[in-house]
Amino acid sequence: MMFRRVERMAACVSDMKAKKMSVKSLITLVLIGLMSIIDVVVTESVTRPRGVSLTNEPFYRDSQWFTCLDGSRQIFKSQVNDDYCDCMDSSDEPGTSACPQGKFHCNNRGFKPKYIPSSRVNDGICDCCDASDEYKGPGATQCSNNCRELGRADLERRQQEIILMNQGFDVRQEYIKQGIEKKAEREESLKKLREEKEVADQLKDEKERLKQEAESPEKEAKDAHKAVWDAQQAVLREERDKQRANEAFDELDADRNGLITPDELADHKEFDSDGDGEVSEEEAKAVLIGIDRLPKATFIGPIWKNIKEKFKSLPKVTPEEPSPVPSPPEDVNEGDASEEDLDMGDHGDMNDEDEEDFADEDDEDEEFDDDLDEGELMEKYAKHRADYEKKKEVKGKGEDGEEMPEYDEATKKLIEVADAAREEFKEAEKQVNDLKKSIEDIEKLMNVDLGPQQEFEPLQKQCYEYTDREYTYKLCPFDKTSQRPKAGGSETQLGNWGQWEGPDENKYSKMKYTRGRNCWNGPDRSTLVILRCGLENKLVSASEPERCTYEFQFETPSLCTTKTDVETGEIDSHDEL
Ligand code: MAN
Repeated sequence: MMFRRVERMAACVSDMKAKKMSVKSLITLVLIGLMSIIDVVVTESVTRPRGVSLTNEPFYRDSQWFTCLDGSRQIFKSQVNDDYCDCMDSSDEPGTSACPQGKFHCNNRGFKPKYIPSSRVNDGICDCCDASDEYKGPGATQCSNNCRELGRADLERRQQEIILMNQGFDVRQEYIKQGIEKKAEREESLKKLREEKEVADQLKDEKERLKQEAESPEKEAKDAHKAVWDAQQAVLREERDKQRANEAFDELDADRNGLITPDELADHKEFDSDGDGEVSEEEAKAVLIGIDRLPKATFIGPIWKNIKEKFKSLPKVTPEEPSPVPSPPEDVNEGDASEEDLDMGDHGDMNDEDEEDFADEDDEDEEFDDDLDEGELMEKYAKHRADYEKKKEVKGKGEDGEEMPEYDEATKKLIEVADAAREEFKEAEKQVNDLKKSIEDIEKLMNVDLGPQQEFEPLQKQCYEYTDREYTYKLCPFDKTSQRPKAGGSETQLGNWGQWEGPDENKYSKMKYTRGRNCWNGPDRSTLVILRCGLENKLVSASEPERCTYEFQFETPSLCTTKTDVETGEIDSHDEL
């Protein structure tokens, strides 16, 4: 009866294995089992054919007959273990090597029972710790029963493991404490930051209002100043236009008689509207609105207005001298910079001199740094653009290249006040943005599932490495995984934190990192991290079971959920995950 207890326990252990129960539970049961086995072995014994397990013993009990375990045949009991294979399933020869597929059961009292292929029976090699597989031949004298010693060593090893796991359990309790504290701390900071942001938002609104208030009179004064300047420029433009009209008339009036006739337009191919290479009389007359002899006063009025866009001065050719290169039309650089022109790399309508000025300034200025985040970049861009606008305003040239005159003192004062208001608004805006970023950073950290009791919190913001023959692998929990060649070279991202990936009953036993660097001709790299209880946080292995799909093994006290009594093997406490 007691042996049945032992067998039941063994069956229970293998059942547990099949169900892949936690190592700790398994160890605990095995310990209890071992203790019972030792206890039972000294008090009971049972006779059964050699090589038969306790579980199968009933099938060999009949004193006359034996039915092959697959039911295919019945033989005399004396044929069992007679060194001749009778059953197809090899079940009649559990204790000899006669059947090719036979299985020999080592009882191994004091240690773990096990099956070995019956071909190993009496082969001179000790396979069972109780020496039961070597009962004939040279092995029979060489093999001795060392199951007790093995059992003791195994027990000690398992006890040692339990001690480590128990220590891990204590560390886990510490982690839980830290995690809960950290969570509370973060909640508190978040609350404070949100309150601060509310105040900062109000201040920003107020500063924006003040800025608008200061900018309105500033704009009015600047617009008025510009309007005067524009009016002056308009007069200048008109004068210059008149002057060009006069010059054009003089050029067209080839015989200098104060009148332009159609034939005088013949050299001006720009009036060849049908493009046949000739300025016909009709074409010339159309230019002169049908007037055969056009006086200057009429030309300067409506005619010039019609033709000035077309009119081109004829190059002055002298036989000795080469023709001069015609100068570009004066108004080539005219006009305001369009929005598109106001690009960071292109200073719009600035001439070379302006460009140089800006280049000098850029040298003094900070570079646009790749590391800047979006907010900082926008800020830099805004500053750059504001500087450019200012410069452009000052550089704005008039008709004759003259710069717009300085603002009067009152306008300058208004600009000063508006500048100060802008500066204060910018400062308030920066404060809001900084607070916003701090809030987002904390929220991001808090959105990560650090376990039901925050027990994984101490792993956040840490990185762990493991080096094999070729690469150093890195795990930064809740952030990313990577790989760096030992021989040198850049780091390859193997995945970004995705989610917990364990089965429902053990969700926190696996982590998934996805969307790593794309694999050439393949998927994005990804990593599965398998976690188990260990006294320290340690990346213990890394492999690539499929191309660009990685698997890490990681030990952590965060997963030491059970505390076991080393002596009794009983579970003292157990944290559910
Ligand atoms: C690199 C490494 C390897 C991976 C290959 C795929 O060499 O990331 O782990 O298998 O790329 O091309």
